[in-house]
Amino acid sequence: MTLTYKILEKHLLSGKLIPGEEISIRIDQTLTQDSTGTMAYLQFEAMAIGRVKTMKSVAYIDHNTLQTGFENADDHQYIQTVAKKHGIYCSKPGNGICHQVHVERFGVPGLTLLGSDSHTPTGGGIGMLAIGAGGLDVAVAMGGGAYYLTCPKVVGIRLNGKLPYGVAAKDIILEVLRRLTVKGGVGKVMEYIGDGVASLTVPERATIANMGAELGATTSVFPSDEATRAFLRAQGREQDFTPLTADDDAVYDEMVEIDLDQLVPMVAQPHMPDNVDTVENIGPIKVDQVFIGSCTNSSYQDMMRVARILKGKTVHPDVSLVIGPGSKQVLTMLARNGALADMLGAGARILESACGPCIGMGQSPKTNAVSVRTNNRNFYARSGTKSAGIYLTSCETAAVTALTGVLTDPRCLDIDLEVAQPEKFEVNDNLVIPPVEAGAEDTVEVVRGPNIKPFPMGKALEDHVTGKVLLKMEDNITTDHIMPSNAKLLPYRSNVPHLSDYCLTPVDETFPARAKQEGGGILVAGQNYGQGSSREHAALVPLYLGIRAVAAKSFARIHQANLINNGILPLTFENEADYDRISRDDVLTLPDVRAKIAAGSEKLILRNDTKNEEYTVLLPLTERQKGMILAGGLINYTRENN
Ligand code: MIC
Ligand code: SF4
Repeated sequence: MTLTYKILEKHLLSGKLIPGEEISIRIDQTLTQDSTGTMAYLQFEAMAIGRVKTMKSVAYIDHNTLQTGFENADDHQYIQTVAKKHGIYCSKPGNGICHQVHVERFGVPGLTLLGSDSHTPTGGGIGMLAIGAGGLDVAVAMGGGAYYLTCPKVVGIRLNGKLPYGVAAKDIILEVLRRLTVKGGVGKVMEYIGDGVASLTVPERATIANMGAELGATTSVFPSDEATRAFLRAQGREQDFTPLTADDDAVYDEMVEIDLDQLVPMVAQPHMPDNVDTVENIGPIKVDQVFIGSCTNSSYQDMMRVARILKGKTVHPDVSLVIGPGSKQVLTMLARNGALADMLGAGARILESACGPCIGMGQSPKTNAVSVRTNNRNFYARSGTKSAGIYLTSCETAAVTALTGVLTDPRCLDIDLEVAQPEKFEVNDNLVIPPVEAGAEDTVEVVRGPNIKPFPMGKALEDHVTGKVLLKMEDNITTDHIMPSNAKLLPYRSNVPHLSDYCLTPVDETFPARAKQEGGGILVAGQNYGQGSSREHAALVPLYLGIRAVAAKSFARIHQANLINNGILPLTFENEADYDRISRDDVLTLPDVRAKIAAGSEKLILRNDTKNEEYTVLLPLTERQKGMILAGGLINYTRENN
């Protein structure tokens, strides 16, 4: 058996472990972060669940930390109080990025973790089965409810040998992305095996598992071995260690072989994480900004390598170098051992331990900038500067590039880049606020600032759905297109009416106004619609604007679930060529859709009233999903069935 199926089997609540079948699993731990968390907790409260029933639930505050107005701080207070009341630990701003901190302090091999953030799979680095989901699914899991997913295929990624000098774990995942693309992991778990695994530390494995999200994968998982034990021991948590591996004769649905000795430094070029080439091939392009940090690359060892490269040098005069260590633990250790002084001495601008520039929370680069970054997404406009091009690399490539001012291959360095994992990490969890004891919930008042607005609720499915095609979109539209995030918009994650004026504006500035004028409509899209972030706002805001259905060639996993959870119909074309027949402003109708779905029909007729044509669209739903679509979303469905 694969390790993935071993963990799934232990947690299986319903269904059979056959790829493609719907299964449900028990969730041991959950995490939320503030930009999805406010909404998740509003929904959690709406479900009247009471106290969480998980082994551990943590609410992180790490995204919206700029606080240019009262909004973020109000959201922080709401999260901290709601967490305290309901049995959830709250990691305060400054404690670090959720995924980095979770691996350091809470991750346990063999357990399941569900998080309202698409990079929750970072926990795969420590042998968890860690999955990203929409806030509603996480809210249900906090209440002890099962998490439903399609039983994945398992891809074995065999790592052979050892990484050569100057080549990093980041280059491994960039190579996987180059080969498999941003659609390559859909419906699959990436399971890392082979003798090359042993040479990678837990944080290096976490880098790889983190960016598995960009493959569209359900998650990625590493075995739990001596390296895992050493990491947990250094975190003072050896008692959490359990050895876990796949059986020697485990059978994988697909295999990928990577010879680590053959790898070279890689770069993902604008605007997709799979637009990968080697540093050497791209050549010495001039660089304006370098950002080192994010949940992908900001561990202690990453930062120490960066400090070594910068020590005694000066950042190129035309480069702005920004560094955000991933957690309070990392930053404190750098401060104590002098590495922080090496960074500052070289001219680095140090940020607090938070997401920061990765999500456009400050440090937007200049017009037409080339920005080299160690994070995981380089989607169009995500940095806050539409004309900028973001190039994703390892920490080593980013650091040396900051010194030379042009994209540079770190293999040219002649310093020692080996950084041993510390025997003991500095542990101080004083920014993690525990919840009140069971029974004392009433002593906590949940505080809601004026920025917190009610969220839209779906309505029961009509007999017929009719609407104008408000937008026709291409392939790989991300949730950053659907609901952009940046320093100006992130403060409004608990204010859907405000966000609605920005919905899909990276695709078409006129969309929100037209949607409001028409009172809603239908969206048409290409392949992999809704890839990227788990933000439920990419479903909630269209719901608020009256979108009833999205007809696409295919959908990304989390977004498709978010649409169904909110009662919006995700339709796929049976015949992809029908996509070409539809134009913007055509009026489409799904006749008798309620009766057909209720009767279990997975094929529906989509009538183009303008062109007088008919297309077949597919809507395969499980019984539970059918219930949600008919009721108008998960909350209505839960209420009806309780
Ligand atoms: C991201 O990296 O896009 C985010 C911001 O962490 C999101 C969550 C969000 O949109 O708030 C994610 O990855 O799910
Ligand atoms: Fe934060 Fe960026 Fe990681 Fe998302 S990808 S959790 S924004 S650091």
